[in-house]
Amino acid sequence: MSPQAPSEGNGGPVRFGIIGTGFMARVHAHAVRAGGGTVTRLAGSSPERGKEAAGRLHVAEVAASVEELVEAPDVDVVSVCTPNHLHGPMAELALSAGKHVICEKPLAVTAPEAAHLAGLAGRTGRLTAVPFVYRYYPTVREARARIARGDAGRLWMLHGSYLQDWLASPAATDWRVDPARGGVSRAFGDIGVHWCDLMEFVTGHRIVELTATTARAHEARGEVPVATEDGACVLFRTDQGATGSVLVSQVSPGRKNALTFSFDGTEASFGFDQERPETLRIGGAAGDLVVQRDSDHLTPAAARYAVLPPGHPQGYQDCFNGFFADVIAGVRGEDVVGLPSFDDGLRAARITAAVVEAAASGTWVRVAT
Ligand code: SOE
Repeated sequence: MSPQAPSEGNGGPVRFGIIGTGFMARVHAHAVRAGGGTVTRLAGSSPERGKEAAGRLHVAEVAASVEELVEAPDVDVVSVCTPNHLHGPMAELALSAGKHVICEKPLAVTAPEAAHLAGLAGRTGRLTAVPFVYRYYPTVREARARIARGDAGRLWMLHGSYLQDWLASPAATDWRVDPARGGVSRAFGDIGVHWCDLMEFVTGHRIVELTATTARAHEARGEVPVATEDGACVLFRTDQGATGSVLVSQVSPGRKNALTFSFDGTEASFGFDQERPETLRIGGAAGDLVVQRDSDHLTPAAARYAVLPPGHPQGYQDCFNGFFADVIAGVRGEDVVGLPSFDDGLRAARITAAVVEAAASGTWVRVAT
């Protein structure tokens, strides 16, 4: 396959081809348009599924195959929204065809495969991104900016959780539960990585070693035995001498998408709740400050992502919209801060591998660098 130069410099909208037909394909399609791009093509696992999704998502052209989509001259950026085991192969096809690539997380189901893709991305020089989209809440950027300027003092205790309940019923299942399609780590690989990405992004700390236990609430789903974890408890240490923990679960009834953190420093603690993302709590010994998402009072790094007036709530889709707007800016050659790349996808794969190893061995494990 010969690399072709995407025509993103032609002055028209940046053109996206989406591979996939599910929840993420829908979120990506909305976000492309909100960011000023256009979706020219879509490919599904079969022509029929592709046609149905193209109609639902208002995409004019259905690609007959993934190969046709990645080679199409009217596609500048390929967005991979398939089940996990196909992420690596699809991202590689798209990079080899000379396209910029957004690949849903996990970048790949093993760390060596993720390393291969990150290496390929570096060699092609194309823009690559993995949607660790919780970085795009203005309040998250505000926490990052204030921590960077020293408001927390010395961060020493970093803790939180990511809890969901969509797998609470023993009858609930989907492809993520199957290790052949979802990967050997399920709860941690699916959502624990978001928490770790956010922690490292906001604090600037890196996890150097960790230990973990994993558990299952249900040994079978329907009649099918389950091999992947419903939850994990991870203890870690960072390169800057902090310690911390994260709890991850997909069987916590009533918790829908409860990603929370508290990053505690000697001067202040920074608290965030993904289900109430319009505020950031800055805890102080003499009282707390609740920072509203109001661009008049945010640092410029955070105000960039505040697109609605305060009091008009922004949410999950807005994070994707901000992420895609930055992808489009990056494709056009602008510098954007904090766009999660394939290197960040590799980082997540290495942390996941360490969690799996630690849970199996019961020891502390160093995270590969
Ligand atoms: C399901 O657990 C899921 O859609 C994850 O796959 C996403 O990464 C997370 O953002 C929301 O929950």
